[in-house]
Amino acid sequence: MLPLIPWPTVVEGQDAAPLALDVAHLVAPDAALASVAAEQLTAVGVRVVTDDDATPVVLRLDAAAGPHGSDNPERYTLRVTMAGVEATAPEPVGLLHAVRTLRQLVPVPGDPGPREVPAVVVHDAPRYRWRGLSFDVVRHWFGPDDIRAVVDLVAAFKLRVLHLHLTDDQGWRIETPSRPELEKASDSQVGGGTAGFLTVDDFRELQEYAATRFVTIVPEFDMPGHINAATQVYGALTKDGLPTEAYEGIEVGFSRLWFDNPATEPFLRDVIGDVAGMTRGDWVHVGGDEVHTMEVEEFAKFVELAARIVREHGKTPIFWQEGARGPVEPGTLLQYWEPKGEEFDRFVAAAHAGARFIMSPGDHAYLDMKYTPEHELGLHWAGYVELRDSYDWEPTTVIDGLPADSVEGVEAAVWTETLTTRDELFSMLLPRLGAVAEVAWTAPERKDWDAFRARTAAQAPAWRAGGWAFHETPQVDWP
Ligand code: TNX
Repeated sequence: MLPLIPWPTVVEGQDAAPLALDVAHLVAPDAALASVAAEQLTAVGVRVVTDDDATPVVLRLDAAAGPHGSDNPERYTLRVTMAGVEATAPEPVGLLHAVRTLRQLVPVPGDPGPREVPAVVVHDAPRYRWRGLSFDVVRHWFGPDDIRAVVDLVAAFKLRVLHLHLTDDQGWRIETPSRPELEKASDSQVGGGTAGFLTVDDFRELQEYAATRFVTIVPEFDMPGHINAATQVYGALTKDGLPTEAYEGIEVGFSRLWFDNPATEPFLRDVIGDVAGMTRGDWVHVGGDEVHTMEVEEFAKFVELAARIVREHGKTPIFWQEGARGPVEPGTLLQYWEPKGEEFDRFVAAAHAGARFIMSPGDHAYLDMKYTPEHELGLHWAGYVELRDSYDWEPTTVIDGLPADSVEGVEAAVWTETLTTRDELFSMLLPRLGAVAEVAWTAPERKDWDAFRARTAAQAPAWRAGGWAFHETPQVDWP
């Protein structure tokens, strides 16, 4: 058993002698990659040196790498022999995937047993290219250090997207240069206490940090509901022209914009323009969820306008699944979250109109759900989500009738109504994020719950060594 999550496409040749990897001479095609690769190896106690006599760990660009016949741009091959390590991939991202696989094979210092890497050949490529986590930094404020820690966590499982939920009823968490007054709504959160926001510089630095790890940050400005932070600052956005009160509760669905209000479109143009302008990635998420007090005709106008503005800025719009109630252009991404059978026909119609789906089913991928009724943290509107629930599901059959090829990928989500510290946050993410990552990466015929349980247990020493809190679910025999 190799302690790999997500499980690779092809694993071969485990009979040869293992490699003792204490000191490595790392060779990489560029300095940025060399530095992240070195960080990965150092974290598991491998000393990285420039001495030619040390064990070679060579990262090399090579189009012939990966599973036989694969043209997946993220594919890679990792070869460990008693003489050293060779990673090949057509793109740098694949080389880093190979290093992350290698890292999981190196025992962490203090682990009982030999400090050896098994001889192995891995040919690997992901099932979906969209593999992500959505992270709510509004309900409780999590700042740049925590966000960087979450980038490290998602990247460890070879995920590519960190979606940041930046605005909601309780607070506004992003500096918005054309609307600087919004900063006034940044110091509130669920239950009170001091909160904060990301400056333009913070956001740029986070994106740079993520990009060197091949993670794209996707910002979400949620509208036309979940908007109380904005209406608290701009009374002109409300029906009666009066600003709303700060909100520290956890109800949803009460706040809204008004399409015919002349203040509305300029506000959307300013905010979406600012957010798009700050974003390196191709996507801007414009929310659209849970607007419980609006007729569908008006809601559809918001979907059309927000999507148009996002596209005018050269980005692709993403909406929560409710976006299917509006006009959908080809290429728009819809994020499925709430199991609602009566909406399935609408989703299927949107797919036929060219929408693509990110699957975040609440009953499997919402990592803010309690593990069990006794679990102290979390909510349970989508049920209790134990590790196996996060593992045993198939993205293409979640929505009846959805064409399988309109699934763009998979995203876990963690909402923070009940989560206040990094340890609380991580104990909801781990071990379940590994399960969702495997759903996103590994072909269904290669998934195996019993093997996954064992591989999860085998990662615990590395999580402990890295200071990553995790929930010791009884579904795993922890070491
Ligand atoms: C639903 S998921 C929401 C969020 C809550 C979450 C709690 C979604 C699009 N909306 O506003 O935080 O449930 O699980």
